[in-house]
Amino acid sequence: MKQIKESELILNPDGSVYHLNLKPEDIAETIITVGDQDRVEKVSQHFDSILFEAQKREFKTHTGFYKGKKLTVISTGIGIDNIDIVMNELDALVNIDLKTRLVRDKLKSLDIIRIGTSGGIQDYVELDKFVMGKAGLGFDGLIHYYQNEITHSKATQGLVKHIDLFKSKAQPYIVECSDRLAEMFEEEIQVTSGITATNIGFYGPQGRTLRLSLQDKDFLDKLTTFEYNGFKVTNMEMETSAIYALAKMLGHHALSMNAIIANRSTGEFSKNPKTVIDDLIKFTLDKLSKI
Ligand code: R1P
Repeated sequence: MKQIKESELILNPDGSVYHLNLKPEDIAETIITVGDQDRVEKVSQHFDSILFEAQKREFKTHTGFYKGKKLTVISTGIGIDNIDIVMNELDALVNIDLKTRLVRDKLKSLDIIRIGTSGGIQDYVELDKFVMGKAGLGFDGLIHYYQNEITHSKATQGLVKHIDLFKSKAQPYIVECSDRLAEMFEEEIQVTSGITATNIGFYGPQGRTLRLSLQDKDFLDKLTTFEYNGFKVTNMEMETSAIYALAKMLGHHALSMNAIIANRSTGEFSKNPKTVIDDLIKFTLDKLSKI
């Protein structure tokens, strides 16, 4: 087997992975990702005990127990570029022997659950409710750098035809969440299921115009009318598709839970964004404690 070179998998002097600053023993097999580093405490404040804490740049980690279940919560910051780092380094922690730099014979599968904020794009997606991303619809170009089957799937081909973006953008793709994790969350009344679109920016890429005009003026209309497996695109954010795609390629299970704090169709913003996020944190922790 080929040894992974020092330049390809960079380790810190203490043996931890370069960006996350973590060693294999620092993480649980169930990982919660949040965007905002200040949200890490909002999650871990509910833990019975915290065993480990670390931070480097926007990547802040707490590992502990919640109702007897070992969990790690880690902040990713905003955007797809950080997701590439977080997913690859988390995978390296469990599936690469950092001493020999060899991929392990027996691969581990992590459960990775995102707790994030998001904007609804259908008028029926209510403010202050939760949306579970049954699939991620990615406008990021990340997966085109990896060999993958998602790009060639029937679902992706249908999407590309429907959205038909103005020239020279990355081909969008569609990738499903973990069925096992989705089953645990979807029976609840407070959870709407839909497709979560992931954009490479917050303004133009999500169809917002402040002072600049858009290339694709009917982008949001195309998105709201797309359907896959009986699901419509319900919401937009900036990480889910890459989490789902990398989880699928690396053999992990992923689910994205979204607190809806804005609705792009009605133009409203939540009066209580903190409350809905806190509620989603408690809801998710409770679900995970039962796995
Ligand atoms: C944009 O404001 C950020 O908020 C959403 C988007 O995905 C993006 O990261 O999620 P978080 O609240 O989890 O960061």
